[in-house]
Amino acid sequence: MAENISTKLFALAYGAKSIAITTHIHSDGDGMVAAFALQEILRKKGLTSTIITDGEDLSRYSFLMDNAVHQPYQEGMSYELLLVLDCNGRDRLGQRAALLDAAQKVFVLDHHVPEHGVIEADLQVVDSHYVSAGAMLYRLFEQEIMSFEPSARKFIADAVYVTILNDTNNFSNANTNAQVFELCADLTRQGVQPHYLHQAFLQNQSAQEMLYIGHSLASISLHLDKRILFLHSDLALARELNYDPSSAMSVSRYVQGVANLDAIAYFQEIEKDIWKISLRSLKLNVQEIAAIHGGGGHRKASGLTLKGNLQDVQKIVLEDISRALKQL
Ligand SMILES: [Mn+2]
Repeated sequence: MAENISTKLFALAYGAKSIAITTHIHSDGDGMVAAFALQEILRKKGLTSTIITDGEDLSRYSFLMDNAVHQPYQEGMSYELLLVLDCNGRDRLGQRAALLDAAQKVFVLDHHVPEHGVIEADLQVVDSHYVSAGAMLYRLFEQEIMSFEPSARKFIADAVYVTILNDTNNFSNANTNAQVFELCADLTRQGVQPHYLHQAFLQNQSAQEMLYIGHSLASISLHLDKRILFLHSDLALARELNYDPSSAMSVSRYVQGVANLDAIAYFQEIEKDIWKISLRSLKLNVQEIAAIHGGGGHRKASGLTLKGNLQDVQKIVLEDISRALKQL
């Protein structure tokens, strides 16, 4: 399959006058960083591309962005070939869904369980067995990557390693398995220095971000017989700290180890009364809960967005979790 996909993708790419790469809304260290890797793969094949962002703060990826060509989305933008990473649902692209309509050809590479509104693509590879979109990209394009010079191979390996750090939460999520370690061993042979990337990606936080996280942790509350943990960060907090919530790394990772819980929900207000919610559970299928509200993700980690005040939004999520627990 790998050879097939890369051959087909390059055929599409060489036939296109313009190429854009994009990922889901509220981009993360998988989709966005996989985009840097794919851009480098294309560059090595003589192809130029632009990463189209939501205009979010990309500074947490700056150590991988020396050569990145990127632009925030603007209405009317149009590219002949659109490459969508870490996302297979149209509504997960937000306003950038318009790029799908403007494109002549669309390529989707993703590892999420397909949900509603699946993107119609000319070339699509969706496989939820992969730990990250970056890991998929590496395995599918491995032959090509191995033909590049060492510095390009190292850059791509660094980016792919970061996508794995992101989606395994530093090898602590249940998706960490033998294949993940095997891939990481291969990446390390390309020059990845795990300690450096761990520091650069997971620990390189500003004092302000730590304050944001600290205040969020101080909001912890327990529900349903203390089996469900909620925490939140509202806009007032972000404003008080003069902090852009879109630049925060996962806050939920700080509570994932709390004992004796059935589920965790982290509520982050990203615009007035718009809450980005992260669900984590080892017991429930939180992907199904997120899907009720147009969200998605994985069995044990998923995300959704809800509108309303904090109280109402938390009530909705608590009811969903309570229902799911009863159905176990
Ligand atoms: Mn991912």
